[in-house]
Amino acid sequence: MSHHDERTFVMVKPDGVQRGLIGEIVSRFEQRGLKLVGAKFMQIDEELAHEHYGEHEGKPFFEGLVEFITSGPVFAMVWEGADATHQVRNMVGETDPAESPPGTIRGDFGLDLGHNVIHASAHDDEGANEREIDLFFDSEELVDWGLDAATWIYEDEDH
Ligand code: IDP
Ligand code: MG
Repeated sequence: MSHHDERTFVMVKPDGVQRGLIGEIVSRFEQRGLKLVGAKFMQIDEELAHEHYGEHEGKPFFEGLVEFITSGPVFAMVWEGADATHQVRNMVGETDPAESPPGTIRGDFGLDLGHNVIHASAHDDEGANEREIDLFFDSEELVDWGLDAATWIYEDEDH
């Protein structure tokens, strides 16, 4: 089952939490067939925000981004499944909700680039998923468990 175990980091941002979208977003990943292996409701501090968004330091929107992501609680998650990072990004949509097609999370729930509801690890940034999981979760916070439905999600998963 090794090719079904890719893990990716996903987070409902403060706007998504305030708008009551945690359940809807969790539902979408569950229904897709991904397996939740970690989750926590938390507040990001300045230091974690700088680390998480380090690649954007120096850009004109950086300070506003840090202010936004630390402005209220977030819901951080780790989801596991085949090609999880890429598949989750497809479900999230484009960075700008205005450019995101209907059916994607940002395309269904957002209108503004600065308030785009959700973060997910970039699949074109090698190792971003593992880095972000490590940044937000201790290894003992991640749960190894068998999703019984996997036998119906994956053709080659044994019954
Ligand atoms: P991503 O979230 O789709 O991976 P990134 O380019 O990594 O997009 O940017 C990280 C976050 O920074 C975005 O999700 C968005 O919240 C914010 N952001 C990116 N570009 C802009 C911008 O031009 N103005 C305001 N916020 C931006
Ligand atoms: Mg990014």
